[in-house]
Amino acid sequence: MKLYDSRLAPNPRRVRWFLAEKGIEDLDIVQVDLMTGAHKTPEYLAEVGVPNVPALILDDGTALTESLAICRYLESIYPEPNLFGRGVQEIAVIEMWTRRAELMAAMPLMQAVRHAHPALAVLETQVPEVAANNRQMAERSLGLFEARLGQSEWIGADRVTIADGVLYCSVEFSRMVRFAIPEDKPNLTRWLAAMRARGSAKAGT
Ligand SMILES: N[C@@H](CCC(=O)N[C@@H](CS)C(=O)NCC(=O)O)C(=O)O
Repeated sequence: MKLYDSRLAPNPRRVRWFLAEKGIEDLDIVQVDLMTGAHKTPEYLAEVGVPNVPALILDDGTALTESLAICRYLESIYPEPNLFGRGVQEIAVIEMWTRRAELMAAMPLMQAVRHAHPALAVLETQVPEVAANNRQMAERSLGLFEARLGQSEWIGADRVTIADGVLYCSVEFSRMVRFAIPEDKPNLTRWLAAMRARGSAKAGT
């Protein structure tokens, strides 16, 4: 299997975080330079199908081009430690929080960075209002995760799961525009410190 990765981008970071949590080290990892358009070459598009990273190319040539689909696939091959849940209820709860982390935090934070950071102007026609609106959406969403983390040590279950990884990678990426967990969110602050203390935190840098 071959993984197309890009060190600075947030969605590939999810997969790197996941690999680190699992201790998976036997993938062939190829770096793709988004800034020079390496993901838009005819060769890349012919193999991967879309101008995006991450992409996991399976041994039969199938391209998985969604970070969470890649993680799910790898979970079935490397089941331990479990990051997607066991049993119908736990799987559903983790899925719920993963979707919330993706739609309510990761997506707006990515847009906030993409439309504001000067280095990303090469990838996007930047609109300051889009950045500001998405930043506000993400800020509002933090209340939901703060409340959850007041009841549970981790986002998705009683242990680290993919839901934590999705939220964590987006919060770290948003540092590019100086987004930070506000001081009035002690549970998120505690959780972020715990995530940063894990070995998988190094997989982002
Ligand atoms: N839904 C996809 C999103 C992939 C995505 O948007 N990747 C970004 C990097 S984080 C990308 O390849 N951007 C290239 C571009 O904007 O030209 C996933 O989670 O894998």
